[in-house]
Amino acid sequence: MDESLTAPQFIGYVIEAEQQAKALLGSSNASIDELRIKLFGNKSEFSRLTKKIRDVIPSDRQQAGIVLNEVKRKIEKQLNDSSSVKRQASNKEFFDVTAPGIPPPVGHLHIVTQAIMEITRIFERIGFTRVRHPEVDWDWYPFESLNMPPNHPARDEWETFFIGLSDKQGQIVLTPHTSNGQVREMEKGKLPIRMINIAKCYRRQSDVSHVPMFHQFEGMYIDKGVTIGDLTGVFNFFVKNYYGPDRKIRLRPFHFQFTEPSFEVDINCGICLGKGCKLCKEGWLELGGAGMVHPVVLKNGGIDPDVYNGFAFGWGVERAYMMKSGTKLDDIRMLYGNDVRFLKQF
Ligand code: FA5
Repeated sequence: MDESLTAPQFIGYVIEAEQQAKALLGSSNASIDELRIKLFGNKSEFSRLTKKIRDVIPSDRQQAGIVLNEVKRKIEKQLNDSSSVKRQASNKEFFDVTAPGIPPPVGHLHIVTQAIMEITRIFERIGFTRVRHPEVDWDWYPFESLNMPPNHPARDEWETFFIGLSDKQGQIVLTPHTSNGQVREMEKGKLPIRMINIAKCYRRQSDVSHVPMFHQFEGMYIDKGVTIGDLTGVFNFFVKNYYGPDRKIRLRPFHFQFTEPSFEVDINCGICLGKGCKLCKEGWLELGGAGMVHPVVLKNGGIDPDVYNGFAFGWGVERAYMMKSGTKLDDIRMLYGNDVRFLKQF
């Protein structure tokens, strides 16, 4: 025993040991048990200092002992804290293969696709067959064949995208309505016709009730002796089946170049039920146009208008769906906003 160390000298050793211990805790990848041995084991610096306390002069020994114990306690606490952090981290990595899996979110068909399927099913029940006609077509089918020669002012209604291509059959357009399918269907040469043509349409329009790309469903019935009574019968069947017994339609006289007489078909608004709201303004929403097929159109399709006649109608799928969806959908653009939070409600 030397008994020559003063408390400050001893405390200097303790501070050095503390710094080494902290460095070890901060940098080492060793396990907690290995660290505990390195810090407090028989050969550790703290163990050496505990023995060395005898070399401190007796009057300073108590103070030296207090400082040494305090530092040891501090380091031990840090060791325990880092041990629990490590334990948590290693828990995170633990993968329990027996735990039940997390099912991936299940999507559903887009609501417009669902609407198309439902509309098709309703018309199929009364003998209409779903057909498809081109969505990019020669000007002849959506315009000229429908009694709208080049430069006819009626064409303005259809705010058409001309894609700047043409060939010997004429200019090519993105079809602004499914009525291009009328003459195309007649050209198949099979009578009677009961078609429901559902396809994309394009117009330069965008607001709360218009989108530049939308869908129409175009019905056409050609046979002998078809009357406006048949037309209203089919519309009533559709409206009662698609919207429910309480929804109403009304026919307004209108003008289309390709039907005579022509009508606009309105349905009472499903959001305000006829009171007037942001979408409908006055309680009624236009579902689309309709009328008895014009004799010129029948001729263009190779059908003798003295023998056959019929009716046609073209309505918007999105609008038809909005009329049914209650308060959830009051801006048509939401349908194509690709916001899954919105779409998944349906
Ligand atoms: C027509 O397109 C005629 N082809 C309908 C027709 C067919 C009349 C057969 C007679 C015989 P209209 O331009 O009104 O008509 O459009 C019909 C419906 O398509 C509209 O009532 C609306 O429901 C829908 N529609 C039209 N433009 C848009 C648009 N930009 N966005 C969403 N829906 C639209």
